[in-house]
Amino acid sequence: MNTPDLFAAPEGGVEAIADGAVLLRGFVLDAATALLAEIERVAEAASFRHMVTPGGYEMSAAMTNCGTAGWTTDRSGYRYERLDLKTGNAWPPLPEAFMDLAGRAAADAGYAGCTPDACLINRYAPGAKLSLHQDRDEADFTAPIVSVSLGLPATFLFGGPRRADRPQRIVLQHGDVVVWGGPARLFYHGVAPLKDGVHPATGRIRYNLTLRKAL
Ligand code: MD3
Ligand code: FE
Repeated sequence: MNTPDLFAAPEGGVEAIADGAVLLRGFVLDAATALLAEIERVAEAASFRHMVTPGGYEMSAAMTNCGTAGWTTDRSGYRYERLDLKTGNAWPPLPEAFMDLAGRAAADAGYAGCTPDACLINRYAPGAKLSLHQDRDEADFTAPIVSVSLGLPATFLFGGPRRADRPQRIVLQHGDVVVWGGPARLFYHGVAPLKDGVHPATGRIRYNLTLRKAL
């Protein structure tokens, strides 16, 4: 599963969804239990919270971070912070399992030397969503972002370089990994409101990890 056959049928593990974006279906299925345990450990030190946008709206997805810096939003703006402003402490370290999967996924997608320094963890309850946005708070857009979906499935909205580009809808399932590099790195994207359901690994929750080079 982690050494995909490049000549496999299109429905087999590896799927190009745009120039620079590669979907690895089920890539972390075997590691999902370990990854969920690491999420719990991170959340013990840096609990999930609903951050506020610069415009004053509370985000429906709850978030936390691990790594050297964590993505943060409040009335002052979107940015990376080395400290968790809720506790004043450094964010918990990036678990080795996160680093390992990012390196292997990026390599399978054709990106060598992926060394993330930050991981944003999003937690979706039924109804939670993420509006169309670009990820542009990182210092270096040449590094890909590796995203990991765990728990309930979500409809991911994947647009283009302009906000008005009509997004394609892609269902991301438990265990799926997507590597976002090249031109796709700055494409608009979002998540449709989570449909209610129960997943054996997470209950009524979806988690998404995004491993990034922030600094
Ligand atoms: C395309 N997270 O945290 S993962 C985010 O499911 C974010 O929680 C979504 O968008 C989620 O910023 C989507 C897929 C994803 C992540 C980062 C991207 C797609 C991306 C960066 C650039 C282009
Ligand atoms: Fe994003």
